Amino acid sequence: MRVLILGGDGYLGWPTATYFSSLGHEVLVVDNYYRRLIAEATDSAPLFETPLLSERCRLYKEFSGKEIACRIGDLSKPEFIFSVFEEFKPETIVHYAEQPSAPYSMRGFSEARETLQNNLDVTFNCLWAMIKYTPDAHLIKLGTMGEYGTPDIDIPEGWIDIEKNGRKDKFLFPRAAGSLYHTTKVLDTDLIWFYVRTYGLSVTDLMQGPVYGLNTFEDDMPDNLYPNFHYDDIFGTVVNRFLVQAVAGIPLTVYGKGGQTRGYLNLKDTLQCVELAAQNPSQPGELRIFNQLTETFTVNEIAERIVNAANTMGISAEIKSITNPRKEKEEHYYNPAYSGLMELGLKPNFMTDDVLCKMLTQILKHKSRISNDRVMPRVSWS
Ligand code: USQ
Repeated sequence: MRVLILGGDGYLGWPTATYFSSLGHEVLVVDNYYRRLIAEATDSAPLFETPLLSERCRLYKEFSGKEIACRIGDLSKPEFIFSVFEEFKPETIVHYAEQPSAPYSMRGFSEARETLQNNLDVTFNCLWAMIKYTPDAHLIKLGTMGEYGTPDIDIPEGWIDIEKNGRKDKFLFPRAAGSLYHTTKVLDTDLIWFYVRTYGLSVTDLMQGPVYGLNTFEDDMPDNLYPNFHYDDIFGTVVNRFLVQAVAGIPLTVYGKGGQTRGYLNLKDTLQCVELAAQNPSQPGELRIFNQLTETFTVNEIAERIVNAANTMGISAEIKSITNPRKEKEEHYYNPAYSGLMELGLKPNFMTDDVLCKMLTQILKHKSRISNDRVMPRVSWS
């Protein structure tokens, strides 16, 4: 397959590129380094530096003998994205090219506006690029479980059947996002659904929970080909953050009561899920939605697991609840369905002690680079 990865420099984009390339697909990555720029602007440096995307492609070729093509440019500019589609003619498009941080989107007016404009523009342009140049291609769009919020009823995979006054129809499950970032994903979904039903595009929306991990399938990969790994309050996801806090001897920052429940998955499983979606495309005119997670935990459960794993390695970690900077329910019902990807063949890599200990071992190598100033929350929702 010719696979186009939008946002190829990101935490998920780069490992997806190497994974698809290792499976023998022709891969083009595109990025404009927006996430690198805003991480730098907010003093949110990752745990270790990663080379620029073009350099990573060169290093990957040295390591694997395989080519990943690279273009640097701004996908929110129609002329650029159109030229990418016209020249590469992708069969599968994986769209990660969005501002991914909820806290960044809540930092103030300009960050909110940037997030809204970038995320919506890239999705809109991508849909038009498909219509113009590759109407038969399959778009795999990274949505988020956060689109649904935490309703007091079970969460199905994207759609719900509703019966009213004796008549029935199928609708997108109601969305109630908890940040402006998550809201842009809700708006993406509506935009995509309009173009799918009007132009017959084929789209899979992957509603993903917070991801953790460092290793990809290429376990022998050199360090300079690792994904970028954030542990700060703005770009770091909770499991990655807690592991770094354990190594640094900082009490694990549980926000509020810690009963917030989310669906988590290992980075390796993100790669499996995207590949399974690519190998089994949705039909033309179908917006197929999968909930992409492998297990659910409260924040307290995650913190306890990490403390236990750290203890087995002789690292004494502790937990400390701090004032929640976000507006979210801290105790709630949470029961999402997530059988669709399992039915396609997903084999989960669960959050075992072994997985956590391997991550702790890798993080220990970079302990001297951990900056305590990047750990406590700097952005408040109110
Ligand atoms: N949390 C803490 N302590 C921390 C950090 C987070 O208690 O130090 C809590 C948060 O309050 C939240 C939960 O952990 O209840 C998850 O937070 P997170 O920062 O790991 O995840 P979130 O901000 O929701 O966003 C991340 C990714 C985003 C993706 C989303 C999936 O950054 O791109 O869409 O996970 S989901 O959460 O399912 O919407």
